[in-house]
Amino acid sequence: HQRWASTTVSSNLNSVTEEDLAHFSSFLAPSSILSTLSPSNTPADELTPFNDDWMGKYKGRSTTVLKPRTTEEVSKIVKHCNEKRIGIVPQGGNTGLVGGSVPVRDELILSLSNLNKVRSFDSVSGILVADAGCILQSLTDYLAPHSHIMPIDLGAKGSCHIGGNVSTNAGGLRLMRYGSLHGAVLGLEVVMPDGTILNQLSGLRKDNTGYDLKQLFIGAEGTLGVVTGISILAPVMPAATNAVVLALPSFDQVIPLFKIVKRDMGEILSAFEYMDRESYTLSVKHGQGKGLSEEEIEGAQCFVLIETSGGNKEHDEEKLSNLLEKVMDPDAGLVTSGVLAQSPAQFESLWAIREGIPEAIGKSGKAYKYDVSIPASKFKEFVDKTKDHLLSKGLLHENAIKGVVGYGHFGDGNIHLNIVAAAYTPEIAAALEPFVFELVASYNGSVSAEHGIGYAKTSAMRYSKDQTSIELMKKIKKLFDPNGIMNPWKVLPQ
Ligand code: FAD
Ligand code: 2HG
Ligand code: ZN
Repeated sequence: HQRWASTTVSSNLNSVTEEDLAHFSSFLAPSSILSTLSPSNTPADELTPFNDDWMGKYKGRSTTVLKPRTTEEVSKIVKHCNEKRIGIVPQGGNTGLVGGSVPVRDELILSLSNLNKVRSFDSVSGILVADAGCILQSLTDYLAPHSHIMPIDLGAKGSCHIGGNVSTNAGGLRLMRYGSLHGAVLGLEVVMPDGTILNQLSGLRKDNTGYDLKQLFIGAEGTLGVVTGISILAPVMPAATNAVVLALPSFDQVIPLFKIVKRDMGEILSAFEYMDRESYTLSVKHGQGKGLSEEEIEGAQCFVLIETSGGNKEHDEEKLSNLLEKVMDPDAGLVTSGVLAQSPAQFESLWAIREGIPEAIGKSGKAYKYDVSIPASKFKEFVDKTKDHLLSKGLLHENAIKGVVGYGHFGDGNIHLNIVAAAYTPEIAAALEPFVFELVASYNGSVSAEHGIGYAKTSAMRYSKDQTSIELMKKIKKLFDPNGIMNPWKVLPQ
């Protein structure tokens, strides 16, 4: 495990003291405070789920987790921390994949999990206003009886918060259809680093009155303030959805297939996800979902999951079956086999193969994750070049690197390269970086497509942003958070 004690970071920030705890106790319910300090004396292992990240790669050493129940309580906590120069890590579901959601040292963890109420929903406009700590799946469940859906969906939906999604500007599985959160989020309520509450919870589709400040907090990863409320546009639930998984003889067929699917499916196409053979096999092996039979996948080099969401069941099914007839034609040479969901359960099961890949990787070893934007035509080359490089370093064997896999949001030009290792080691890290970042830069890509920068990628930001942009970001940070208390050592290069 990476130990923060060995990092060289230094700052003027202070640790939480018993006096601070006494102050927090004056306005928070006892159940909102977890602290190893006296008088709380919470056992340290109760703080572990807040200090350790999802990958088991980043470990903080915070003594104190606060779980406020109102925006006003958040404001009081932040105001005190600003006065006492105590670092704060805002935390949602702690499913972030770049080490941004846990402390670097012993910063206070501000968990939004008790701020979890839907504030309002307007079924005419489709505008949902919710607390930041609402779990994504619970919002989807809330909207279902109103025949609406969330504009975002991702594998971590059962744990991640909408506030975390907004703060990472998460992309996910529906971005191709519903666009990014920069478009779907209509307004935010934010507690600024001095404790001031910024109320921009607009319920308006259109509002061109000055600078669009909310955009700065979308993807700020908790470095500019604490998001406490979100106003978001929920799309109408599609009347019919379908999913199909296709096995392809080689990567060369993905682009021609994608072009046909985009043209023939038109407005009903809602996802086009890519899985290389290794990632598909790993997911099925770990029981994430049921796909094609062993026989059917023989000779397949990669897989795609296509989802349609439309307004007319018969019309959509007809479109999809015409498509399948066309692409499955042996003369076309595009697809070796495929499976079309025949029931809601099978629909879920096909999606589980794709969504379950990160979990399957987690069960197989320690993952080095690279979430990059590159031209979709380069997906395989990117993975192969990394594999070759690791092979040349003598690291491709069971005791070091067990697998190199690529999968992701093909329709968005976003691939997830995962290197599955037996353990996190400096040798593997040195072989991967800056190699992977330079490769991404050679494609004019982005070193973070959707997971953010967090703690893991701060030094890599320069591969995708010029110095002028980085300097401007630093000025914005200084303006919003002059004392540097908000999620210190994250996002901006030191
Ligand atoms: P956390 O992990 O708790 O926090 C993430 C960052 O946001 C941290 O920097 C934190 O300080 C900050 N933050 C959290 N809440 C707030 C707040 N209220 N105010 C200010 N700052 C805050 N990401 C994608 O983009 N697409 C995917 O498809 C995707 N799939 C995933 C699948 C799995 C299985 C997992 C584990 C992760 C996946 N992710 C994906 C990563 C993604 O970043 C998160 O799942 C999600 O957006 C983070 O939400 P969270 O509530 O867990 O935030
Ligand atoms: C996904 O698309 C997520 O499954 C996670 O963004 C990707 O773990 C990863 O690398
Ligand atoms: Zn993703």
